[in-house]
Amino acid sequence: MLIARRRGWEIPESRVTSESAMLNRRGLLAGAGALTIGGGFAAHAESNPKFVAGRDMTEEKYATTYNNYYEFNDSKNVAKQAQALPQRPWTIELKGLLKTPRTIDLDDLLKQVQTEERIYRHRCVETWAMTVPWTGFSLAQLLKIAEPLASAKYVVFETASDKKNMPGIASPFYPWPYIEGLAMDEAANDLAFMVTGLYGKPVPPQNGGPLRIALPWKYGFKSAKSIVKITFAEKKPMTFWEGIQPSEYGFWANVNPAVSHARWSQARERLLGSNEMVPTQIYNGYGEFVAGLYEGRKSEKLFM
Ligand SMILES: Nc1nc2c(c(=O)[nH]1)N[C@H]1C(S)=C(S)[C@@H](COP(=O)(O)O)O[C@H]1N2
Ligand SMILES: [Mo]
Repeated sequence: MLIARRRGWEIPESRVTSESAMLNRRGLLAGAGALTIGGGFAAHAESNPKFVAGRDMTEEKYATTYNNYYEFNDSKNVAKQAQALPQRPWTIELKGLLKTPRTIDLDDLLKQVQTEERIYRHRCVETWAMTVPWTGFSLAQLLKIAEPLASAKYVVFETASDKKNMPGIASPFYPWPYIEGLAMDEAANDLAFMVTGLYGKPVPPQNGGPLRIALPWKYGFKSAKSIVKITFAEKKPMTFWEGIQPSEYGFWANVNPAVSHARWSQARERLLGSNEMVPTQIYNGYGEFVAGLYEGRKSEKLFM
């Protein structure tokens, strides 16, 4: 079903197996359409063949139990604690430079967008990586609904900051809330994906439920979890990790094996659930979609 468009580093698509892929095959036999309206995490959504995994899917048990979510704690073991974060009702405040600043309910938003499944690779700056089936909708659709003004140059995402249920927020070491952002043209790129599902189920809180973003060409810290506020701004925001250590984590944070982190090499990555190390690709292998965004930005620190 996935198109065989192999690059040197890819393995045959026939090796990409998962619960979700099985569901998809069955969906295909039943004649299910590629896209669904409204279903935030429709299990029968067929994976968009435009995005080729090129690797084995990470097993669900690894992707949902080895997480970075500092609002809970700074170990990888947050899954149990994160269950305390209520997933509904969930609203998103749209503010700043847009036609009508307002707050929208997540379920109302989901009625207005086309959802689909996308199998994306994810590369954490710490050098672990995974390949997972997200369900969601393009950020481009949300931009259309939000109607930003021409003066808006950046989109800023703010994560839930729920003191009652997120013990990590009490740590004064971190500049809460978690802020991330994109330039407007990056946000409009088809790869930028708002996520509401994972493995054909609602995305669990530890993975950023009920709404997170997935930006597969950038280091994982750019993909903010549990988003409650989206601001359209003229100025580049100060993002969470840049605020903590600007020499190690920048705004652009595009994946590049040739640009080392201040304390370690980025040349290779470890696939979650195995000890296998594989070479890291520039833009995490998504250059065909996004390299053009950076042609006019060569003077910037594009890679971390
Ligand atoms: N709000 C919030 N978003 C976050 C983080 C976080 O600590 N808080 N960690 C980031 C990092 S470093 C990574 S690698 C990914 C991890 O996503 P996952 O747990 O679904 O694999 O979430 C990103 N988004
Ligand atoms: Mo990360």
